[in-house]
Amino acid sequence: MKKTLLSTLLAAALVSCGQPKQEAVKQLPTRTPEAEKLLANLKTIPQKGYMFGHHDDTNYGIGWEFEEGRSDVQSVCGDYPGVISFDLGHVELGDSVTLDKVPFDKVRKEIINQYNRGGMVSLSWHLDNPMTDGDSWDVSDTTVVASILPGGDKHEKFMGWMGRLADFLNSLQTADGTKVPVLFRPWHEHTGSWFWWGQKLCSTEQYKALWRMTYDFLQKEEANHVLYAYSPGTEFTDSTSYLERYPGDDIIDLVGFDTYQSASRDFYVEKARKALGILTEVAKAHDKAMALTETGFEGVKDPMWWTGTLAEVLEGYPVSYVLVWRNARERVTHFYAPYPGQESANDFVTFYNDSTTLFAADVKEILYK
Ligand code: BMA
Repeated sequence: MKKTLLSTLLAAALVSCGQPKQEAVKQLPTRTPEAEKLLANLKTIPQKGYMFGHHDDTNYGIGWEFEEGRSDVQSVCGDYPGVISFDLGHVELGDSVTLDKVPFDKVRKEIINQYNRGGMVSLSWHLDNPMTDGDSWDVSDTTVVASILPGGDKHEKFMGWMGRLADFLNSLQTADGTKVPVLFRPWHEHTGSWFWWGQKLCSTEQYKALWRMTYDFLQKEEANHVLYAYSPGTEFTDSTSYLERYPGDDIIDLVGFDTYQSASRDFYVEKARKALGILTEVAKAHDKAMALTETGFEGVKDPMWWTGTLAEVLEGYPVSYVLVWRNARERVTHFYAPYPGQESANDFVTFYNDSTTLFAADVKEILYK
């Protein structure tokens, strides 16, 4: 009996020798139904208008922080933004607060609140420099991206950081266990050279490999409630240069760019509209949603900025959303949305009342249906 069994096993082993190895292929998780619906609706929303977005909207504002239900935008117009973005900088360190000193527990809570009110969440990541332990803006070394790719001497350290990111993303769940779909927008503004992953700090191949490594890792961690945004600065001049470091249609769900008004209104309008024209071509050719992922005029020093400038920038382009940056409570001139009494507040109400602009209540019955 023993002999027979042994010979059977030997025979089986011999037969399997030389045959192609059958590896167990792990089926990558598909998107959650909520993420799938969000993506489909992001693509059709421009038929109705565009969502207004504000960074860190419900975390703090001018003269306040961490007050339940408070938002400068809501205080001015009566509704919350259609999109709220949050930053995950320092999640990689395992810190309890973000780089802007918001507790991660608060960020998680506000992400879930925004989903429960029917709005959308976008996430940026101003993470530290894994080589120098400086911040995102530490561009003192041009080998940081190379060092975190497979084979690089910071690879293992960086994958530990990615693990903490994945844990936070996977913790974004409602009371009934639904994972809150989020648009993740890492490695942004890479066409400039102010972040350690920027244009002059790595090659095109390294930048694309960084994206693929990020995506593959989060897929492996089953963060299947995450959509991805590609979001350069405004350095591109045509669709070819826009796509120079594009990581691929299989990774990216939404294309956008960041641009700000610094001085002349006309220069900003012209620059933004030209870029939106290029973005429209790219989004159509690649069948992607598109957005003006970051914009604004610091201090909104123009009482008619919303209807007189921003609405004009967006006129005629199929953007799903436009997002303005944060109202920093610790730097009172660093704000991009109005607050009660601010000089552009009345015009913001006109902008809000326009049927083209979509706030949380306007998209409540749309985004996840
Ligand atoms: C920048 C500024 C910084 C902030 C960073 C991340 O544009 O607002 O003060 O730390 O974004 O939110």
